Amino acid sequence: MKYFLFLFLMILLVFPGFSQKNVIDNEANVPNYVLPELLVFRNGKDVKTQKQWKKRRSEIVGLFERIEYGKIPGKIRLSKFEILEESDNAINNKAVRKQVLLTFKKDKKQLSVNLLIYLPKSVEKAPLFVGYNFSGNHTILSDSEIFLTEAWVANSPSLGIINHQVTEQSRGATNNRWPVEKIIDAGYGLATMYYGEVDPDMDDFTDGIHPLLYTEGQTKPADDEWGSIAAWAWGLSRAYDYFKKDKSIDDSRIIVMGHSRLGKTSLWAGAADTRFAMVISNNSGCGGAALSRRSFGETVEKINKSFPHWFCTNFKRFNNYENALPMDQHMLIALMAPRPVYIASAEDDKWADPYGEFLSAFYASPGYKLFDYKGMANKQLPEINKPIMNRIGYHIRSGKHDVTDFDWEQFIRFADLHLTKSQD
Ligand code: GTR
Repeated sequence: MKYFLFLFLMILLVFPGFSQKNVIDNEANVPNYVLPELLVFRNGKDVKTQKQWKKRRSEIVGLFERIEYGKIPGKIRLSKFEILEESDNAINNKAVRKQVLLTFKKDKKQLSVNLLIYLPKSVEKAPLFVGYNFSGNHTILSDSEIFLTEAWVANSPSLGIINHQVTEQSRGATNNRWPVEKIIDAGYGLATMYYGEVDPDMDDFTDGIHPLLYTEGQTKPADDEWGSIAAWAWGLSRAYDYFKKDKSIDDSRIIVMGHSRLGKTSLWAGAADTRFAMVISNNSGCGGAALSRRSFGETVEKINKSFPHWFCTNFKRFNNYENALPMDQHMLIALMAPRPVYIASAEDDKWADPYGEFLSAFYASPGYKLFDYKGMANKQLPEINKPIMNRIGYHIRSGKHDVTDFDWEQFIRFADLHLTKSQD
Protein backbone atom coordinates (compact mmCIF):
# COMPACT_ATOMS: atom_id res chain seq x y z
CA MET A 1 0.00 0.00 0.00
CA LYS A 2 2.80 2.36 1.03
CA TYR A 3 4.57 1.51 -2.18
CA PHE A 4 1.53 2.47 -4.29
CA LEU A 5 1.15 5.74 -2.44
CA PHE A 6 4.79 6.52 -3.09
CA LEU A 7 4.39 5.63 -6.76
CA PHE A 8 1.33 7.84 -7.05
CA LEU A 9 3.15 10.78 -5.48
CA MET A 10 6.07 10.26 -7.83
CA ILE A 11 3.72 10.29 -10.81
CA LEU A 12 2.21 13.57 -9.63
CA LEU A 13 5.68 15.00 -9.25
CA VAL A 14 6.90 13.93 -12.66
CA PHE A 15 3.64 14.73 -14.49
CA PRO A 16 2.08 17.68 -12.71
CA GLY A 17 -0.67 17.84 -15.38
CA PHE A 18 -1.70 14.34 -14.39
CA SER A 19 -3.56 15.61 -11.35
CA GLN A 20 -5.35 18.27 -13.48
CA LYS A 21 -4.83 20.35 -10.35
CA ASN A 22 -3.32 23.29 -12.17
CA VAL A 23 -6.07 23.51 -14.76
CA ILE A 24 -7.71 26.93 -15.02
CA ASP A 25 -11.45 26.30 -15.06
CA ASN A 26 -12.73 29.59 -13.75
CA GLU A 27 -12.76 33.04 -15.41
CA ALA A 28 -11.29 34.75 -12.36
CA ASN A 29 -8.05 32.77 -12.78
CA VAL A 30 -7.47 33.58 -16.44
CA PRO A 31 -4.14 35.44 -16.64
CA ASN A 32 -3.88 38.94 -18.08
CA TYR A 33 -2.90 38.89 -21.69
CA VAL A 34 -2.57 41.14 -24.69
CA LEU A 35 -3.40 39.64 -28.07
CA PRO A 36 -1.21 40.34 -31.10
CA GLU A 37 -3.02 42.80 -33.37
CA LEU A 38 -4.72 41.14 -36.29
CA LEU A 39 -4.59 44.19 -38.54
CA VAL A 40 -1.02 45.34 -37.90
CA PHE A 41 1.91 44.03 -39.96
CA ARG A 42 4.94 42.61 -38.17
CA ASN A 43 6.74 45.85 -39.08
CA GLY A 44 4.13 47.87 -37.16
CA LYS A 45 2.21 49.25 -40.16
CA ASP A 46 -1.58 49.18 -40.14
CA VAL A 47 -3.66 46.99 -42.41
CA LYS A 48 -6.53 49.06 -43.79
CA THR A 49 -7.46 47.68 -47.17
CA GLN A 50 -8.33 44.29 -48.63
CA LYS A 51 -5.14 44.51 -50.68
CA GLN A 52 -3.03 45.01 -47.55
CA TRP A 53 -4.91 42.20 -45.86
CA LYS A 54 -3.81 39.84 -48.63
CA LYS A 55 -0.20 40.50 -47.62
CA ARG A 56 -0.92 40.36 -43.90
CA ARG A 57 -2.75 37.12 -44.49
CA SER A 58 0.32 35.43 -45.98
CA GLU A 59 2.41 36.78 -43.11
CA ILE A 60 0.00 35.11 -40.65
CA VAL A 61 -0.17 31.84 -42.62
CA GLY A 62 3.65 31.78 -42.46
CA LEU A 63 3.60 32.15 -38.67
CA PHE A 64 1.16 29.28 -38.19
CA GLU A 65 3.20 27.18 -40.60
CA ARG A 66 6.56 27.80 -38.99
CA ILE A 67 5.65 27.68 -35.32
CA GLU A 68 2.39 25.81 -34.80
CA TYR A 69 1.17 23.28 -37.35
CA GLY A 70 4.35 22.98 -39.41
CA LYS A 71 4.90 23.45 -43.12
CA ILE A 72 4.71 20.71 -45.73
CA PRO A 73 8.24 20.20 -47.02
CA GLY A 74 7.27 19.37 -50.60
CA LYS A 75 4.45 18.47 -52.94
CA ILE A 76 2.58 15.20 -53.08
CA ARG A 77 -0.15 15.11 -55.67
CA LEU A 78 -3.10 12.78 -56.06
CA SER A 79 -1.56 10.14 -58.37
CA LYS A 80 -4.78 8.30 -59.09
CA PHE A 81 -8.30 7.71 -57.87
CA GLU A 82 -10.34 4.55 -58.27
CA ILE A 83 -14.09 4.34 -57.74
CA LEU A 84 -14.13 1.01 -55.94
CA GLU A 85 -17.84 0.91 -55.35
CA GLU A 86 -20.87 2.94 -56.36
CA SER A 87 -24.58 2.53 -55.73
CA ASP A 88 -27.59 4.72 -56.44
CA ASN A 89 -29.88 3.35 -53.78
CA ALA A 90 -28.23 4.38 -50.54
CA ILE A 91 -29.93 6.15 -47.60
CA ASN A 92 -33.47 4.91 -48.32
CA ASN A 93 -32.93 5.35 -52.00
CA LYS A 94 -32.30 9.07 -51.59
CA ALA A 95 -28.56 9.08 -52.22
CA VAL A 96 -25.71 7.85 -54.35
CA ARG A 97 -22.87 6.22 -52.42
CA LYS A 98 -19.34 6.21 -53.78
CA GLN A 99 -16.23 4.70 -52.28
CA VAL A 100 -13.14 6.15 -53.84
CA LEU A 101 -9.57 5.08 -53.23
CA LEU A 102 -7.15 8.01 -53.39
CA THR A 103 -3.53 7.02 -54.02
CA PHE A 104 -0.45 9.16 -53.50
CA LYS A 105 2.98 8.24 -54.80
CA LYS A 106 6.37 9.80 -54.29
CA ASP A 107 9.51 8.11 -55.52
CA LYS A 108 9.01 4.49 -54.47
CA LYS A 109 6.67 5.18 -51.56
CA GLN A 110 2.89 5.28 -51.69
CA LEU A 111 -0.18 5.68 -49.53
CA SER A 112 -3.87 5.04 -50.21
CA VAL A 113 -6.87 6.53 -48.42
CA ASN A 114 -10.55 5.54 -48.65
CA LEU A 115 -13.00 8.35 -49.28
CA LEU A 116 -16.68 7.59 -48.63
CA ILE A 117 -19.21 9.91 -50.29
CA TYR A 118 -23.01 10.18 -50.13
CA LEU A 119 -24.66 12.55 -52.60
CA PRO A 120 -28.34 13.54 -52.64
CA LYS A 121 -30.10 12.30 -55.78
CA SER A 122 -32.36 15.36 -55.65
CA VAL A 123 -29.49 17.70 -56.60
CA GLU A 124 -27.61 17.62 -59.87
CA LYS A 125 -24.35 19.11 -58.60
CA ALA A 126 -24.27 18.81 -54.85
CA PRO A 127 -22.53 21.02 -52.32
CA LEU A 128 -20.99 18.88 -49.64
CA PHE A 129 -19.65 18.64 -46.14
CA VAL A 130 -16.31 16.89 -45.81
CA GLY A 131 -14.89 15.81 -42.48
CA TYR A 132 -12.79 13.07 -40.98
CA ASN A 133 -14.12 10.33 -38.75
CA PHE A 134 -12.24 8.96 -35.74
CA SER A 135 -12.58 5.19 -36.14
CA GLY A 136 -13.22 4.20 -39.75
CA ASN A 137 -15.75 5.10 -42.46
CA HIS A 138 -17.97 2.16 -41.52
CA THR A 139 -18.57 3.65 -38.04
CA ILE A 140 -20.56 6.64 -39.30
CA LEU A 141 -23.55 4.61 -40.47
CA SER A 142 -24.90 1.04 -40.36
CA ASP A 143 -24.45 0.46 -44.04
CA SER A 144 -23.16 -3.05 -44.73
CA GLU A 145 -21.54 -1.90 -48.01
CA ILE A 146 -18.99 0.42 -46.40
CA PHE A 147 -15.48 -1.04 -46.53
CA LEU A 148 -13.76 -1.76 -43.24
CA THR A 149 -10.47 0.07 -42.83
CA GLU A 150 -7.36 -2.04 -42.52
CA ALA A 151 -5.42 0.78 -40.90
CA TRP A 152 -4.35 1.04 -37.26
CA VAL A 153 -7.23 2.30 -35.08
CA ALA A 154 -7.09 3.17 -31.38
CA ASN A 155 -8.51 0.28 -29.36
CA SER A 156 -12.08 0.63 -28.13
CA PRO A 157 -13.77 -2.60 -27.03
CA SER A 158 -17.13 -0.81 -26.78
CA LEU A 159 -16.83 0.19 -30.45
CA GLY A 160 -15.69 -3.31 -31.40
CA ILE A 161 -12.10 -2.25 -32.07
CA ILE A 162 -9.69 -4.87 -30.81
CA ASN A 163 -5.96 -5.29 -31.42
CA HIS A 164 -6.08 -1.97 -33.26
CA GLN A 165 -8.28 -3.45 -35.97
CA VAL A 166 -11.93 -2.64 -36.61
CA THR A 167 -14.53 -5.40 -36.75
CA GLU A 168 -18.08 -5.76 -38.12
CA GLN A 169 -19.29 -4.89 -34.64
CA SER A 170 -18.26 -1.25 -35.09
CA ARG A 171 -20.53 -0.60 -38.07
CA GLY A 172 -22.59 2.49 -37.28
CA ALA A 173 -21.00 2.77 -33.83
CA THR A 174 -20.71 6.59 -34.08
CA ASN A 175 -23.86 7.23 -36.12
CA ASN A 176 -25.09 9.62 -33.42
CA ARG A 177 -22.45 12.06 -34.72
CA TRP A 178 -23.34 11.72 -38.41
CA PRO A 179 -27.00 12.42 -39.26
CA VAL A 180 -26.43 11.42 -42.88
CA GLU A 181 -30.11 11.30 -43.87
CA LYS A 182 -30.73 14.77 -42.45
CA ILE A 183 -27.78 16.11 -44.47
CA ILE A 184 -29.03 14.40 -47.64
CA ASP A 185 -32.59 15.66 -47.09
CA ALA A 186 -31.20 19.20 -46.83
CA GLY A 187 -29.65 18.82 -50.28
CA TYR A 188 -26.02 18.39 -49.20
CA GLY A 189 -23.60 15.57 -49.74
CA LEU A 190 -21.32 14.15 -47.07
CA ALA A 191 -17.80 12.90 -47.59
CA THR A 192 -15.62 11.35 -44.94
CA MET A 193 -12.30 9.59 -44.48
CA TYR A 194 -10.69 7.84 -41.54
CA TYR A 195 -7.97 10.23 -40.34
CA GLY A 196 -5.65 7.37 -39.34
CA GLU A 197 -5.32 6.31 -42.97
CA VAL A 198 -3.56 9.62 -43.66
CA ASP A 199 -1.50 9.50 -40.48
CA PRO A 200 -2.08 7.13 -37.55
CA ASP A 201 -2.71 9.20 -34.42
CA MET A 202 0.45 8.32 -32.50
CA ASP A 203 3.78 9.88 -31.79
CA ASP A 204 5.49 8.02 -34.58
CA PHE A 205 6.43 9.61 -37.86
CA THR A 206 7.60 6.48 -39.64
CA ASP A 207 4.09 5.71 -40.90
CA GLY A 208 1.32 7.62 -42.66
CA ILE A 209 2.01 10.36 -45.21
CA HIS A 210 5.11 11.99 -43.67
CA PRO A 211 7.71 9.47 -44.93
CA LEU A 212 6.75 10.20 -48.54
CA LEU A 213 8.64 13.47 -48.23
CA TYR A 214 11.64 12.29 -46.22
CA THR A 215 15.16 12.62 -47.45
CA GLU A 216 17.30 9.52 -47.09
CA GLY A 217 17.66 8.37 -43.50
CA GLN A 218 15.12 10.88 -42.15
CA THR A 219 12.68 9.46 -39.57
CA LYS A 220 10.78 12.52 -38.43
CA PRO A 221 9.89 15.98 -39.71
CA ALA A 222 12.23 18.93 -38.98
CA ASP A 223 11.27 21.37 -36.19
CA ASP A 224 9.26 23.62 -38.49
CA GLU A 225 7.72 20.83 -40.54
CA TRP A 226 4.27 19.27 -40.42
CA GLY A 227 2.91 17.47 -37.42
CA SER A 228 -0.13 15.21 -37.62
CA ILE A 229 -2.74 17.99 -37.73
CA ALA A 230 -1.07 19.53 -40.78
CA ALA A 231 -0.92 16.06 -42.36
CA TRP A 232 -4.61 15.48 -41.75
CA ALA A 233 -5.37 18.96 -43.15
CA TRP A 234 -3.32 18.07 -46.22
CA GLY A 235 -5.50 14.97 -46.68
CA LEU A 236 -8.65 17.12 -46.75
CA SER A 237 -7.16 19.19 -49.55
CA ARG A 238 -6.44 16.02 -51.51
CA ALA A 239 -10.09 14.99 -51.04
CA TYR A 240 -10.91 18.40 -52.52
CA ASP A 241 -8.71 17.54 -55.52
CA TYR A 242 -10.96 14.56 -56.08
CA PHE A 243 -14.18 16.61 -55.67
CA LYS A 244 -12.94 18.88 -58.44
CA LYS A 245 -12.82 15.92 -60.80
CA ASP A 246 -16.29 14.59 -59.90
CA LYS A 247 -18.97 16.19 -62.09
CA SER A 248 -21.75 15.43 -59.61
CA ILE A 249 -20.10 17.61 -56.92
CA ASP A 250 -20.21 21.42 -56.76
CA ASP A 251 -16.58 22.24 -55.98
CA SER A 252 -17.46 25.88 -55.30
CA ARG A 253 -19.46 24.79 -52.24
CA ILE A 254 -17.27 22.42 -50.26
CA ILE A 255 -17.63 22.81 -46.50
CA VAL A 256 -14.85 21.45 -44.34
CA MET A 257 -16.01 20.29 -40.92
CA GLY A 258 -14.35 18.62 -37.94
CA HIS A 259 -14.80 17.82 -34.28
CA SER A 260 -12.23 18.21 -31.51
CA ARG A 261 -8.71 17.35 -32.79
CA LEU A 262 -10.35 17.07 -36.17
CA GLY A 263 -11.88 20.53 -35.62
CA LYS A 264 -8.36 21.88 -35.17
CA THR A 265 -7.66 20.07 -38.44
CA SER A 266 -10.64 21.55 -40.32
CA LEU A 267 -9.58 25.06 -39.24
CA TRP A 268 -6.03 24.60 -40.45
CA ALA A 269 -7.29 22.98 -43.66
CA GLY A 270 -9.60 25.94 -44.29
CA ALA A 271 -6.83 28.43 -43.54
CA ALA A 272 -4.22 26.73 -45.70
CA ASP A 273 -6.55 25.96 -48.60
CA THR A 274 -8.92 28.75 -49.60
CA ARG A 275 -10.76 26.50 -52.05
CA PHE A 276 -12.90 25.38 -49.10
CA ALA A 277 -15.94 27.66 -49.31
CA MET A 278 -16.92 27.35 -45.65
CA VAL A 279 -15.21 26.10 -42.50
CA ILE A 280 -16.68 24.55 -39.35
CA SER A 281 -14.95 23.90 -36.06
CA ASN A 282 -16.82 21.82 -33.49
CA ASN A 283 -15.45 21.85 -29.93
CA SER A 284 -11.91 22.30 -31.29
CA GLY A 285 -10.40 23.89 -28.18
CA CYS A 286 -6.66 24.40 -27.69
CA GLY A 287 -4.78 24.65 -30.97
CA GLY A 288 -8.19 25.09 -32.65
CA ALA A 289 -10.58 27.96 -32.04
CA ALA A 290 -9.66 28.69 -28.39
CA LEU A 291 -7.26 31.55 -27.62
CA SER A 292 -3.96 30.07 -26.41
CA ARG A 293 -3.17 33.03 -24.15
CA ARG A 294 -6.16 32.41 -21.90
CA SER A 295 -4.63 29.10 -20.75
CA PHE A 296 -8.14 28.02 -19.77
CA GLY A 297 -8.65 24.23 -19.66
CA GLU A 298 -6.13 22.60 -22.00
CA THR A 299 -2.98 24.71 -22.45
CA VAL A 300 -0.22 24.72 -25.04
CA GLU A 301 2.02 22.86 -22.61
CA LYS A 302 -0.58 20.25 -21.75
CA ILE A 303 -1.49 19.55 -25.36
CA ASN A 304 2.15 19.31 -26.43
CA LYS A 305 2.89 16.90 -23.62
CA SER A 306 -0.14 14.66 -24.19
CA PHE A 307 0.04 14.76 -27.99
CA PRO A 308 3.64 15.56 -28.95
CA HIS A 309 2.97 14.70 -32.58
CA TRP A 310 0.00 16.96 -33.33
CA PHE A 311 1.91 20.21 -33.83
CA CYS A 312 5.38 20.95 -35.16
CA THR A 313 8.29 20.73 -32.74
CA ASN A 314 8.71 24.53 -32.68
CA PHE A 315 5.34 24.87 -30.94
CA LYS A 316 6.81 23.23 -27.82
CA ARG A 317 8.97 26.31 -27.30
CA PHE A 318 5.79 28.11 -26.30
CA ASN A 319 4.87 25.70 -23.51
CA ASN A 320 3.99 28.11 -20.69
CA TYR A 321 5.09 31.02 -22.91
CA GLU A 322 1.87 31.66 -24.82
CA ASN A 323 2.45 35.41 -24.54
CA ALA A 324 5.55 35.08 -26.70
CA LEU A 325 3.55 33.70 -29.63
CA PRO A 326 3.50 36.26 -32.47
CA MET A 327 -0.05 35.12 -33.21
CA ASP A 328 -3.04 33.63 -31.42
CA GLN A 329 -5.99 31.60 -32.59
CA HIS A 330 -8.25 34.58 -33.46
CA MET A 331 -5.82 35.11 -36.32
CA LEU A 332 -6.42 31.57 -37.51
CA ILE A 333 -10.17 32.27 -37.65
CA ALA A 334 -9.53 35.53 -39.55
CA LEU A 335 -7.64 33.55 -42.21
CA MET A 336 -11.03 32.26 -43.36
CA ALA A 337 -12.21 35.79 -44.29
CA PRO A 338 -14.25 36.59 -46.28
CA ARG A 339 -15.54 32.99 -46.34
CA PRO A 340 -18.18 31.96 -43.79
CA VAL A 341 -16.77 30.27 -40.69
CA TYR A 342 -18.74 28.63 -37.88
CA ILE A 343 -17.46 27.86 -34.41
CA ALA A 344 -19.44 25.54 -32.15
CA SER A 345 -18.83 25.11 -28.42
CA ALA A 346 -20.49 22.99 -25.74
CA GLU A 347 -21.37 24.27 -22.30
CA ASP A 348 -19.82 21.39 -20.36
CA ASP A 349 -16.74 21.18 -22.57
CA LYS A 350 -14.63 23.34 -20.25
CA TRP A 351 -11.42 21.62 -21.37
CA ALA A 352 -11.90 23.25 -24.80
CA ASP A 353 -12.57 26.71 -23.27
CA PRO A 354 -15.93 27.69 -24.84
CA TYR A 355 -15.49 31.38 -24.00
CA GLY A 356 -11.97 31.35 -25.49
CA GLU A 357 -13.47 29.85 -28.66
CA PHE A 358 -16.08 32.62 -28.75
CA LEU A 359 -13.47 35.35 -28.14
CA SER A 360 -11.48 34.12 -31.13
CA ALA A 361 -14.57 34.72 -33.24
CA PHE A 362 -14.91 38.20 -31.71
CA TYR A 363 -11.26 39.17 -32.26
CA ALA A 364 -11.31 37.80 -35.82
CA SER A 365 -14.22 40.10 -36.67
CA PRO A 366 -12.15 43.15 -37.81
CA GLY A 367 -10.77 40.90 -40.55
CA TYR A 368 -14.32 40.33 -41.78
CA LYS A 369 -15.16 44.00 -41.49
CA LEU A 370 -12.54 44.73 -44.15
CA PHE A 371 -14.87 42.85 -46.50
CA ASP A 372 -18.00 44.52 -45.09
CA TYR A 373 -19.07 41.36 -43.33
CA LYS A 374 -20.27 41.10 -39.78
CA GLY A 375 -18.55 38.90 -37.24
CA MET A 376 -19.32 39.08 -33.51
CA ALA A 377 -20.64 42.45 -32.31
CA ASN A 378 -19.42 42.24 -28.70
CA LYS A 379 -17.64 40.12 -26.13
CA GLN A 380 -20.82 38.88 -24.50
CA LEU A 381 -21.08 35.09 -24.79
CA PRO A 382 -24.45 34.35 -26.43
CA GLU A 383 -27.13 32.46 -24.53
CA ILE A 384 -26.98 28.68 -24.52
CA ASN A 385 -28.52 27.15 -27.67
CA LYS A 386 -28.98 30.57 -29.33
CA PRO A 387 -26.81 30.58 -32.46
CA ILE A 388 -25.41 33.71 -34.07
CA MET A 389 -25.34 33.44 -37.85
CA ASN A 390 -23.36 36.42 -39.16
CA ARG A 391 -20.54 35.74 -41.63
CA ILE A 392 -18.84 34.34 -38.55
CA GLY A 393 -21.26 31.98 -36.84
CA TYR A 394 -21.16 30.74 -33.29
CA HIS A 395 -23.18 28.72 -30.83
CA ILE A 396 -22.70 27.28 -27.41
CA ARG A 397 -25.10 24.40 -26.91
CA SER A 398 -25.98 22.61 -23.72
CA GLY A 399 -24.22 19.33 -23.06
CA LYS A 400 -20.81 17.78 -23.35
CA HIS A 401 -17.93 17.48 -25.79
CA ASP A 402 -19.61 15.82 -28.76
CA VAL A 403 -21.25 16.39 -32.15
CA THR A 404 -25.03 16.35 -31.93
CA ASP A 405 -28.02 16.76 -34.24
CA PHE A 406 -28.39 20.29 -32.87
CA ASP A 407 -24.85 21.09 -34.05
CA TRP A 408 -25.52 19.70 -37.53
CA GLU A 409 -28.85 21.54 -37.81
CA GLN A 410 -26.96 24.82 -37.26
CA PHE A 411 -24.20 23.90 -39.72
CA ILE A 412 -26.82 23.20 -42.40
CA ARG A 413 -28.74 26.40 -41.67
CA PHE A 414 -25.49 28.41 -41.74
CA ALA A 415 -24.56 26.85 -45.10
CA ASP A 416 -28.05 27.58 -46.47
CA LEU A 417 -27.64 31.21 -45.42
CA HIS A 418 -24.13 31.86 -46.64
CA LEU A 419 -23.28 29.60 -49.54
CA THR A 420 -24.65 30.92 -52.77
CA LYS A 421 -25.16 28.50 -55.58
CA SER A 422 -22.70 28.72 -58.45
CA GLN A 423 -24.07 30.12 -61.71
CA ASP A 424 -23.27 27.27 -64.09
C1 GTR B 1 -8.47 15.57 -25.94
C2 GTR B 1 -7.54 16.70 -26.25
C3 GTR B 1 -8.29 17.77 -26.95
C4 GTR B 1 -9.22 17.25 -28.03
C5 GTR B 1 -9.77 15.86 -27.78
C6 GTR B 1 -10.25 15.07 -28.97
O1 GTR B 1 -7.92 14.59 -25.19
O2 GTR B 1 -7.01 17.14 -25.05
O3 GTR B 1 -7.38 18.72 -27.46
O4 GTR B 1 -8.66 17.34 -29.27
O5 GTR B 1 -8.85 15.04 -27.17
O6 GTR B 1 -9.78 15.18 -30.10
O7 GTR B 1 -11.12 14.24 -28.76
